[in-house]
Amino acid sequence: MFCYQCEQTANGGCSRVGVCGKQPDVAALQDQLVFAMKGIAFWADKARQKGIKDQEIDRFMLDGLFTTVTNVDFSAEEIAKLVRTAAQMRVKAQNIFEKANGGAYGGAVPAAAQAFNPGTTAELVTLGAQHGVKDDSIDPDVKSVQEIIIYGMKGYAAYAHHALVIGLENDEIYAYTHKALAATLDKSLGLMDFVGLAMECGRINLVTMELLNKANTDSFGHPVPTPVQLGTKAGKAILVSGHDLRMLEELLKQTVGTGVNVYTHGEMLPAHGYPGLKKYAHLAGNFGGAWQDQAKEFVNFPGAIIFNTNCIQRPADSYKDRLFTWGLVQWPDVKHLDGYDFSAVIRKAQELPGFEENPGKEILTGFGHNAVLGVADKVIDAVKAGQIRHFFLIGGCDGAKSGRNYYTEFAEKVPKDCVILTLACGKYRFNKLDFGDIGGIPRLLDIGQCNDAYSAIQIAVALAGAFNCGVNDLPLSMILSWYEQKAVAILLTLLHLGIKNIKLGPSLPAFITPNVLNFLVENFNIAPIGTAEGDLKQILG
Ligand code: FSO
Ligand code: SF4
Repeated sequence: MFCYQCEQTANGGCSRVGVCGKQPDVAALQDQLVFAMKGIAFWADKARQKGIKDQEIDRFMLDGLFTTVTNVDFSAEEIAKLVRTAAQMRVKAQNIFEKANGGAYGGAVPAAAQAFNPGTTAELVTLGAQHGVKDDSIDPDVKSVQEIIIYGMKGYAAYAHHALVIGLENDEIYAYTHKALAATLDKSLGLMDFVGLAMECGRINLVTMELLNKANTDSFGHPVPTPVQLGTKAGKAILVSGHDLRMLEELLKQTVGTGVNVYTHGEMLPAHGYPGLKKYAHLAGNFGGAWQDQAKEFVNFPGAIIFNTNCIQRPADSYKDRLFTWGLVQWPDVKHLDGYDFSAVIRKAQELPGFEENPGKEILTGFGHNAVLGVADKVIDAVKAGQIRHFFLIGGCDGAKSGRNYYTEFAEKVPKDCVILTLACGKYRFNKLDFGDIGGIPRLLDIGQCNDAYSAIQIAVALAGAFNCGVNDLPLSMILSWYEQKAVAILLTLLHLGIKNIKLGPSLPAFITPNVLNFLVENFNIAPIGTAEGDLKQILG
């Protein structure tokens, strides 16, 4: 196996087993899935050029890409099923094209676009082992940008999937997905073609995050600033981890009157800010820290636990029997639920002891763009009066590496006349600290999940409008932490918008070659994080 798609990759690429727990058979099956999807895209893109598209194929691409995101699916059998479906989708896409074309394709058909035998899982593992990420026939810089594009696509596929679950989709996303995946098979394209496609990937992720924002806010209202309880309520308990708000809503509906309280974990924290979700009195609070602490924290959760998206870790035996996965998340031997019947989770929670009443500290969430722009006048006045000197967006993913203490230290050292905006799970490095306020404006504003980078962009654009300047001229700095492929998608969006001077850590991606890095430094002045003190000094002059 070879995989270098996430930040915790071992020595430039996981080759024996994934640091995340991914086994070689799962890695090979994921490689075969991506290879097959390139083949589907080859035909689907050509069919689209003839005006024909297919909803089943389009939606399958989201499932396939999201499944291969870090910490989503660790089940060889489940991924093998997807590879078999991919084989059928490839045939379907070719048939659609040939029908539209009035006959067979006249050009050369790349290996990925040719038929393959959807055999046993073991056979598919063998096949996948031949279609890994490493490919010496491709120029390393081209390969680097191709992988950036594929990881960006995986990232937005997750967001598009959440939006689709709520009922919204956008054909532009599908058209780009087919075009860009097919492009990775086209040997006539050069580095700058792929750089262009990478920037377009950033635009498509913006379109997708906007779609998801619409899906979430149409369904549950715009988030409002909301205190979230970190203590516990007496009663049985279910913990929900992940990003999917629709799934949480269904669980909340089904637990009304059951005596079971629902707690959020990780990226579910911002759910408390949505009027349509916070109205449930048994949405009791937030439990634990960021995803990488789950194995040690879940032991202490006396109820059922359900994951609806990444990031799942190898479950400890102490809680495996009360753990459930839902949607595309899977772990071998962990009970999986599809659809919206949560009676098994509720039954499990009722068998378990639950919590005692133990109120704790409260933290704030719910500062989406609607809430922040609702007090924009106050914020703008505070900037003009010199009460707010600078904004720092300290956001992104958390992870286990020790270098991530930088983000805690940075937040702690931000001067008292500056405001911190945050999003995604990286916030757990500092969101339980007290930052106080500036004239009633909290110094720490939790914008939401990683996909709420959309909201952060809306805030930045509105501020730039108010100050009659570009976003790069605002007193705003972005200090980002990355872990998996959604962060790649968001980074591409920021680059597509022309945002400069981003500081990125805790380490730079293994899939970026020195030449590609130089390109990013020269054009966007991206810099790796240094020390909290040094970076602050440099930014604030
Ligand atoms: Fe974190 Fe995991 Fe939201 Fe990611 S929980 S690391 S970027 O999946 O998606 O922030
Ligand atoms: Fe390694 Fe990350 Fe790939 Fe897992 S997802 S195998 S940790 S690079």
